[in-house]
Order: sequence, then C-alpha cells, then structure tokens
Amino acid sequence: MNTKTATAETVAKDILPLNGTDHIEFYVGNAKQAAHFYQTAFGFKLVAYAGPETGVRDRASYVLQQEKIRLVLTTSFDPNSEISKHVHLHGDGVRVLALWVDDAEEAFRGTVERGARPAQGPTTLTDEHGEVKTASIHTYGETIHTFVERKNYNGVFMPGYVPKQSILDIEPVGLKYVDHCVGNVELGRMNEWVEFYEKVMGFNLLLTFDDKDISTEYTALMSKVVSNGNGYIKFPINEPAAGKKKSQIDEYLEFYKGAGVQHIAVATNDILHTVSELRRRGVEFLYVPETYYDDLFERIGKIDEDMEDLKKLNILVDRDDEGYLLQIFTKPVEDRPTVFYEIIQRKGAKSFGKGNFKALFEAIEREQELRGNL
Ligand code: TYF
Ligand code: FE
Repeated sequence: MNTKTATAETVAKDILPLNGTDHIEFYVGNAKQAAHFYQTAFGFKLVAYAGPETGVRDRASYVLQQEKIRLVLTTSFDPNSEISKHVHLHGDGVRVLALWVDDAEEAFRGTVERGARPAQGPTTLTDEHGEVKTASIHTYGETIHTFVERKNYNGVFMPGYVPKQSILDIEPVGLKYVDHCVGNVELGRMNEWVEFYEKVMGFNLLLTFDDKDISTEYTALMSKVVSNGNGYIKFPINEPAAGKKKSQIDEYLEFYKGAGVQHIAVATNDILHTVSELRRRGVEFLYVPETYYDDLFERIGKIDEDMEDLKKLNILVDRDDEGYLLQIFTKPVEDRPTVFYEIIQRKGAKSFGKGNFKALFEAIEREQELRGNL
C-alpha cells in the first residue's frame, strides 16, 4: 500500500513534464552537404532553412524531418564562433538535444534551481505564425538541452526559419520517432550524470549494465539508462570500463575530444523495409557474422519475421519479459569514429538489446581494429 501511494505521488508531481524530443541539432562543417546526405541516404525531407537569404548573416541551418524526427544541421561562417569552435574540436556532432515542453520558463527555472548550469535564459521568438519560447541548460560535455515551448506556433519550425523543400523527390524510409539518445561520458563520471538526470531533470533510473553484462574479450563499458516520467525520453549513459584493450567508449572520447552524444536510436514499424531501403541508399551498417543466426530461434523463439530476411539484412533480435525487439547499428556517419545511428523496431520489448551486446561489441571492435584503435 505504501509503495502504491509513493508511486501515485511520484507520478502526480513530475517535476519536469516533457512531451518528447523536439529536435536534435548538429553543428557541422558543411550543412548543405550534410543535409543532402540525410535526404538521399536516410530519407529525410528538407522542410526549413535559415541563412543569408533569410537575413541570418553568420550561419546556415537546414531542418530535416521524417515523421516525428526533426534534425537541424547548422554551420557557421565565422571561424571564431561557438559553432566553429565546436566543429573544430569535436568534428560534426550533436550540440542540442531539444526537449518539447509546455512551459520553457518553468523548465529552465526549475532545473537551474535544482543545479543545472544555464546555457541560455528564456527567449521568446515570434513571427507571423505565432510564438516559440526556448531556454537551455548544459548537460554532459558541450551538449545542451534546449526546452522548446511551441503552444500556438503553426509555422514550419521556428521563427527565423523559412519553409524550404527538397529539390529531389525522395521517398521516406519509414523512420518514425527518436527512441533514445545515448551519451558517452568520461571514466568515473557516469553516476554523476545519472544523478543529474535524477535530481535536476526528475528522471528515473531504468536499467543498469555493468562491465560483466557487457564486456567482450577485449573491451568493456558500463551503462545506465535514465528515463523521464512518461517514458518518452530515454537517455542511456555510457562510461568506459577497464578491459584488456581500449574500450569503444575510450575511442569515442579520444576522437570526440570529450563527452558527447554517441548514438541516436530511431524507431520504425517495419525494420525489414527500412533497413533494405537504407542499404540501397548507401547507409553502411556494422557486420555481425552469420553464426549469430545459428541459435537465434533457440534464444528468442517464434517471431513474426522470416529468419532468412533478418539474416540477409544482418538485423539483430532480442527478447525480454514483455516482447521482443529488432535492431541494427550503422557505422559512424562521420570520418571520426563518433556518432552513429541505431534503427530499432519494438514488438513489446522495452529493453535495449542486452542479448546482442556481445555480438554488437565484437562487431564494433573489428571496426576499431581496422582503424588501428584497439
Ligand atoms: O542504447 C543501448 O543501450 C543499446 C546498446 O556503444 C549499446 O543500443 C550500448 C553501447 C554501445 C552501443 C550500443
Ligand atoms: Fe541504443
């Protein structure tokens, strides 16, 4: 009875109500070319633009959308800007994980009061389509969270952006929404950031993976997954663990020059279709040996998909108490071994594919080895 009361109280006072991921902004060296890649390879549509033609003198931003997923690609013309410094240090990478809220001012006030380091105070942007309020706080590395309140806004993205359409007519690949975003943090700092999400953001610890769960013969990592009140936002946080050789997390930290976003998992309702389209369009995926499929049926039992189709596309499967999931991981989408994507289809499962960690991490290690980083 006590637990029930406690649960009801916890649900009743979600200290930071979030409606979902608003957008993810990358700072990049060449936004025009990156926008082309996300259109032709990943099936996103160009929907909005800001730059010199719209009165913005020092930068260009392209907004890409597929269903609920919105990516913003920003480049700077000023070598001394924060954007250019970010790109100089990290290469192309995620600067903003923007969260959709009903009250940006309150989200900012509350999180700062609970210990968040402010990045930008509440700002109101207006144009003929209405009003958007934003405010930002720092998280791990140089990554920030921007709270976006867009109550009555009916423009294409935000004030300051104009609608802009793809030149090419490209079919989407079936990507639906952001399932989770993973951060890599420095050795020994995972718990600090888990605490930040718990205390400052009101998130709950969902899952813990220690080095025994996920160490391969060579490398190891630790991971904790935090999630907000309604579960729409899930942030796994990884830190390197001592292994026999350099962890994949160490490799990321070395090349990203610090903590940052490691992978963005995007959901689909039809992973067979999505992955065959992505492959046809040139997206490269990690390779898992065919032996992975030898005992798959014994491990996960009966599933809707044809085993041969999964094997052909190299899609991984895992089961938990509630159902199963299908997932696959791209190679890094930059020259540095930093950010990559996960394509995930959930069929009841709420977990993250623990049963695939060994096969997955060995696949990553083969790539590390080719890069001379193992
Ligand atoms: O998000 C997750 O937890 C899974 C597993 O470097 C994972 O996608 C964890 C670490 C990693 C790659 C995948
Ligand atoms: Fe993941």
